[in-house]
Amino acid sequence: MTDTHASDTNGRSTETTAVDDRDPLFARIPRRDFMKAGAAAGAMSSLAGCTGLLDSDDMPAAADVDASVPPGELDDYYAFLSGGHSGDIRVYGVPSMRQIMRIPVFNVESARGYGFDDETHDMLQDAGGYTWGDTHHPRVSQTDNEYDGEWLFVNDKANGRMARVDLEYFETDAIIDLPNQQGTHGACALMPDTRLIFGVGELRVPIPNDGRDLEDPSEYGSTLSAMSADPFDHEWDVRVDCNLDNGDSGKNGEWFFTTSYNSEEGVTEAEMTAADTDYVVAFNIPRIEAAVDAGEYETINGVPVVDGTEDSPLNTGSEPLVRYIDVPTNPHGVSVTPDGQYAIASGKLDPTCTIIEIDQLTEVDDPNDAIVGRVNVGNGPLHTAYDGRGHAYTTLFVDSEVVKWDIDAAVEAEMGSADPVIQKHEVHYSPGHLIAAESYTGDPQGDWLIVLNKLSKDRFLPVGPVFPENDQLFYIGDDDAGMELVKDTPAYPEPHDASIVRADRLDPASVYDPDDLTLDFISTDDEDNFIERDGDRVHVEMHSQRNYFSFEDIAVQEGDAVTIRTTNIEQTEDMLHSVAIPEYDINVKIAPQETREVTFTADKPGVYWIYCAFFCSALHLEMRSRLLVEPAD
Ligand code: K7E
Ligand code: CUA
Ligand code: CA
Repeated sequence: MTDTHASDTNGRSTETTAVDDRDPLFARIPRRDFMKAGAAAGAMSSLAGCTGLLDSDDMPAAADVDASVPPGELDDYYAFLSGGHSGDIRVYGVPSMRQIMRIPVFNVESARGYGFDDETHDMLQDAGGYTWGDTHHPRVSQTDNEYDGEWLFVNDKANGRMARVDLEYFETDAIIDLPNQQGTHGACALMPDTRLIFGVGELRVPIPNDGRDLEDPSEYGSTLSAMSADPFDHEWDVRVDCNLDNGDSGKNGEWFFTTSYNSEEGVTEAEMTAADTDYVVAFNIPRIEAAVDAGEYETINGVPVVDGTEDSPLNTGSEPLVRYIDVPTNPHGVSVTPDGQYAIASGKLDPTCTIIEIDQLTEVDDPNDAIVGRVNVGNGPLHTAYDGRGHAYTTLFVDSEVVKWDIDAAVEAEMGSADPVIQKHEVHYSPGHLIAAESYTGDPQGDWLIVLNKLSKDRFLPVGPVFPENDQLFYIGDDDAGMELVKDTPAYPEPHDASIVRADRLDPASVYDPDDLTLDFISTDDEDNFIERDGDRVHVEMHSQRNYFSFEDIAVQEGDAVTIRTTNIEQTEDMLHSVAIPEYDINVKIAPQETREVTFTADKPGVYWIYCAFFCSALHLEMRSRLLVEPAD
């Protein structure tokens, strides 16, 4: 195993590198945590490149897995991968791992006209006007703990926002700027029915963050923010003192779980890793809603904020709103098993995953009594996914492995035992999330698993100092054969989490339904097509189809405020046009039956050829109009 990691900074050397030189995180893992978990022997042997009987080499040969999707055939699944600091969502087919589409969310994207037409431009402006976002956790809506294919929700870690993507049109249709939250990290809906959407605040700040308490971190806090799905509205926040990291929902609408790696309320790395334990924070949603209904909140930035801190009077009675469960220092991922029985938190700086029995949380006085298992999986466990057959799969960032283990066996085993581990398989390299098909639902499909690796090193042709990430597809459908690595997929920086959804659960539109759009459809009738002037405002209504725009010329005066509204009147699917205006920085896409408008100031005199940027026919190049901007005197 050591050899597979060996690389110089160019990723091309085969020289052996010791694991603790390679990874600063490893050096940070306190030795005592291995000892505490009774894991020293296991951890050391895996570092030496030997996982003994658990090594994948010792598993029976996997049956030949056919992951090919020949030309003309379609994939079985959609995978929605976050684009990280690219700000978008990537849509892949599984098992081909072909990238089918990208959905811009927090970024401006010219090929889809996103951020160019008035509606999407205004949506981005109203959401803060930032030019980027950092998407991590794309979660698809569910009904009765099954994907319903309606919405996808995703966070913006950069600017404290949540977005909704309409899966009929594969486009972002709403963004909420969360005023009391910085670093919206975890994102997840309340299951079983997507009744609420949660944004999980990672970066502790003063609340409100208006200049107060700059130098007093003990006054900082973070929030869990709840939104309704449709309409997409911010409903309430719960304030906590610690930070919050990843999140996942229970399956029956009662509990929502997050991890916290900064129970210390520190601001430096040393402070944030000082304590032996941090938290899984369990939010009781019906109790929080009852507190909101009873008016037990403070309104901050227009949002009801419920006090969920440890000392809150709302947490002292027999029905606490928020329960703080101690887990080993600096945990990361938390995910709920498909049957809704357990929340499993990955240790990150501790080589274990902690298993919390969810129903116990309403029974026990001490929430730590709800911990029913702790399995030693290896170094740097970050995230856990499920196959629906009682197995968990956990990524090991430090060991560059994915580990398959048995959930029931882990509940029965001694705390800190490695016995429930079934198999370890190397990955390339340093995995973050992993996701199995429909793992976040009540009924995972159990065939495909994607491991999202942060480093690709030597796996692809070199492309300079910015490396792609590496998303690796595994087949996990054969428990006798074990996990089988099927393919490497380079990814533009950088996916974090993903959701894999059976293709038949979605029903995307192939042309727009004009009734779904806010602007009126413009027909070919002459009276529906016009150029109208009102003072220095010029309004153009036109349509497009192969191979023309309604007007050959649009003449305006320098300084005019010009609005051009265009309908693509094509009925034929895949027949897109756009209104591209050179040197005015405009490219508005119009798909069949879509109407969009763009407003700009005609501040540059001259001739500007309005053209269509989609190659739509043999006369595509001739599909043009002139914008004539007459100079002011
Ligand atoms: Cu681990 Cu943002 Cu879910 Cu990245 S997070 S990996
Ligand atoms: Cu329309 Cu090219
Ligand atoms: Ca900590």
